[in-house]
Amino acid sequence: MMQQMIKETLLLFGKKYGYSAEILVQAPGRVNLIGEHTDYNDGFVLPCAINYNTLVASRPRSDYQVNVIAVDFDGKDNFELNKPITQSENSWANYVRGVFKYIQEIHPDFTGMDLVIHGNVPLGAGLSSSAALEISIATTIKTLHNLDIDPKELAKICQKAENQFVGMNCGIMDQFISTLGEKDHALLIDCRNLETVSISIPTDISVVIINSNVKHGLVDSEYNLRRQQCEEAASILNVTKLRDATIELLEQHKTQMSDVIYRRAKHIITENARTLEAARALSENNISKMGELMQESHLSMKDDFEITAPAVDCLVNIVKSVLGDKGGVRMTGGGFGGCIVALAPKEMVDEIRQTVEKEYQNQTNLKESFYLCHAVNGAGSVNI
Ligand code: GAF
Repeated sequence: MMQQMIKETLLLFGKKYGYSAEILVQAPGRVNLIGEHTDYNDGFVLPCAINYNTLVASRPRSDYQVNVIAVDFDGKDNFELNKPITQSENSWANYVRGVFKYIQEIHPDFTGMDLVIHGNVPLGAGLSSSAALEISIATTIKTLHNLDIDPKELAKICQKAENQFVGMNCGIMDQFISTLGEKDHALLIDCRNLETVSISIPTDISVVIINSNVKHGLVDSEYNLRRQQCEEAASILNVTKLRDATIELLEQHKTQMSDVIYRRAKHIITENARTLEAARALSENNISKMGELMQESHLSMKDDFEITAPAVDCLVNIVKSVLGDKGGVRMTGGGFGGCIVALAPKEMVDEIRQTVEKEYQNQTNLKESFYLCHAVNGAGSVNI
């Protein structure tokens, strides 16, 4: 699949620009095993980068023109680096423009380039196609122009582009793991100081991702609202971020907050604790403990943070009915639809797939998509 995509990207580059690409860069999507909405609360997350990526073929120009062809959006964009970079009407183009704008803030002198973007990270599925796009562009600029940008800094620049140029108030998880992901490992990331612990994914366990194909129109506004609610809770609890709060502190202040704010804070506080426990369980190959924590995480997202959807809950229940205590399953990503992730013994994957095929559509009238994944390295150059 990857080889085919590489071939298509390079061929298209030659066809559209009349010369061949100088470099090809890839940035992966991600799946988060546990720790949802904790990143912007300075908390803990446990994602891995996955074998679905965005590719960017490029060649530098001597002028300040940037030409972009985005295969999967059937779109084009053009702008100049010696003029202020402004918003585009095409939402995909703003992810690209935003990254250029904020890299330019620290490295103002680089010249333009011709680009072709092509990827296979499912769009809007909670697997971080946006971060893969941002990081693939940032890595391209950095590599083509030999800019001195540390990988954590690169992730922060892309987060800033998404927060301030696109208007999505995301945390750092997606950009971080797309840059710093490690083959066969999940990363426990402390989103306060950006320190990481690599946790090896047991070799007899598969990372199964199933897309519910539920699409929610209000993902960005609901996401930004959750973030505001967490900030409100932190302010009532008189802590900098919910990372600093405990359940005891929350209970002491329960009467000072609405039920909704209480439940939002409860999810974050308990999810942080679960994520730390899960990192321990996974490193000890204790998959049944991991399964319990993933189940609790899902229920907390459903009842307290209210970011799941009925069809997603249904999908989780179907997979859980197959797995029992032999693995774990939960919704993954920002929520309001999208994907679930399961950690399943390799020999159970076929049974999971067959059961979902048989039951999900019957119960929801929706058809799932199934992705068998493994953890890969973060962004980098691809040999051409
Ligand atoms: C989205 C955001 F981009 C991340 O920063 C994170 O908050 C995630 O939702 C939820 O855990 O992917």
